[in-house]
Amino acid sequence: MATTSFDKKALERDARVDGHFDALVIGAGFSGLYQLYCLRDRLGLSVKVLEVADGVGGTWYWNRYPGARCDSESHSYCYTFSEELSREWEWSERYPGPPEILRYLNHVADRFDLKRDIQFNSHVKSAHYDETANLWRVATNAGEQMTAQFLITAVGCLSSANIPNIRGLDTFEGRWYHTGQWPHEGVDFSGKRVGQIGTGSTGIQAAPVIAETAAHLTVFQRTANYSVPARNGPLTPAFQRYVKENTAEIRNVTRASVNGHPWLIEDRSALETPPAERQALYEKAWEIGGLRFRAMFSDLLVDKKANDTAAEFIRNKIREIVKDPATAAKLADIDHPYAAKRPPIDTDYFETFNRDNVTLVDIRATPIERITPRGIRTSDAEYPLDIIVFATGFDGMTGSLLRMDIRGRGGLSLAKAWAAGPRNYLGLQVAGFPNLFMVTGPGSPSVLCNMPVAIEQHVEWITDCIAHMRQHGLKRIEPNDEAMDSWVEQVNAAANATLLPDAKHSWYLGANIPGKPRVFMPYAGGMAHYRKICADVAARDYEGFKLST
Ligand code: NA7
Repeated sequence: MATTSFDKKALERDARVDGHFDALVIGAGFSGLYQLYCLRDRLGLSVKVLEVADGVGGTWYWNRYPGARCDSESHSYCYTFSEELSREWEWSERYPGPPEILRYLNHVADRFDLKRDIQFNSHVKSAHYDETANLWRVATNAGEQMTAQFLITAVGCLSSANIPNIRGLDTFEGRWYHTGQWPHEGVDFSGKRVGQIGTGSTGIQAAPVIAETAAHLTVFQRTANYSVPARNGPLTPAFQRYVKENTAEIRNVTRASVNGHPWLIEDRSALETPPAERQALYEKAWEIGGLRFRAMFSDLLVDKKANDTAAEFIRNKIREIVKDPATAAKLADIDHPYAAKRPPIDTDYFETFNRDNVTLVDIRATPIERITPRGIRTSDAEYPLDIIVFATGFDGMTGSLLRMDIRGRGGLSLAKAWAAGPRNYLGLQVAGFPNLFMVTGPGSPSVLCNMPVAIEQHVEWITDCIAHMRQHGLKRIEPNDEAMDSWVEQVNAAANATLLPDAKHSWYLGANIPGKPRVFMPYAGGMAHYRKICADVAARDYEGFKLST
């Protein structure tokens, strides 16, 4: 095992340090757990994970709202690094919900004895780079100070709840909740008048379940959204057997695919397929359900006319399902191409609007003016409510990073370095912030990919990089400015080659957060392509990075 490379004298000068580690990892979700395993058990480093929650799980620890489910299919929403783990774990449903994913992550944490190196209930307040000592000095809200040569943020892309600043919320006499901070004991909606703001992936999952028990549910829709039936259900023993017998094959497909899913996009153009055949293929995809719908044709995300065929198919489905024509018209009045925003998948979302106890309010036409003690007032009515559910999303990709006070060389804050948007190299590192790595940061495929696939690639790349540094006696790594500029250009070019930027209000662009720079954040060039770019950079002696002793 290599020795720890840090300036012991600098540490001794600082009596306030509560612990020194080779690496500190922030977050104990999918990323942090695997990063801990790789650095500790593969490289033999001393590692501590700091986690704000009192358990593992990240996103799934917090998002326990009604109807919450993963929209990746369970057999690919898992780690692949351990064959034994893959063999012994069995998913029960096509899309797992938080309880099953939390059971899985706890199983992983226990199986690999990870919890002994995770400090729960620890909120990282700041992380400052000490150039003299070549150390990161990390402080928690509890006043602890820790140091490490390497700092790895594994904070997730969707972890900072966006609670809109709507006038009067503090006067509301009922209860309100954000879906991403859901009470673990659950919320009893029975007999209650519930207002739900937001119709993204989360709102579309939550509304049908809330409507089952609420006295009345009012859905406040700002932007109408596409959705395709998820077709969730228990996995058959035959499918479970197939998964066990084909683990390697499934993993290879997820790695070869654009979005990290266990299927490849069909090599078939929607525009070149005759209309009747295209309609039949869409019908088939609708029956199969889930994100596979998007994979039916190769040109849906690159050609607006091709996309229009999918968009119109879904709009027609909405009009067929929803009985009240005025409600159907509001739901089908969608202003962006299909899948240019994250495409939701649902269980009975549109059907929910046929219930007597559900109302849709179009807040584009009649905006919310304020929250009153009794409920929500729009420009033309007041809706009395007992509970408000904010399904209003997150300060995505950069929110959780910028909420910590991260400062690099010369005290430069990450917030300042990213004032015009998240400039970095490969989504992994930022110049001026040596030895700081981000798992699935902005500029990486992350949220455009099945997350565990993106996470494993990032964690393994970071691990190999740190191993390389230790083998060669290198103490610092950071990208050079030209590499960052070139990567930012590549991220923009990849997005502009698709229809993704056409959704002007998407959180991919930061458009959901007032004042946030409008920059397309995830890398849209495909996970498989990105994997190759990262591997080539490493093979060319970490081209674009500065490594020093
Ligand atoms: P999203 O996709 O950001 O959706 C948030 C929803 O909340 C969306 O309908 C927004 O409307 C709406 N919203 C946000 N702010 C407001 C305000 N101020 N007033 C009214 N409506 C508002 O978040 P989700 O949690 O659904 O999904 C996040 C990701 O989790 C998803 O992409 C998957 O990757 C998993 P808008 O569209 O901005 O008009």
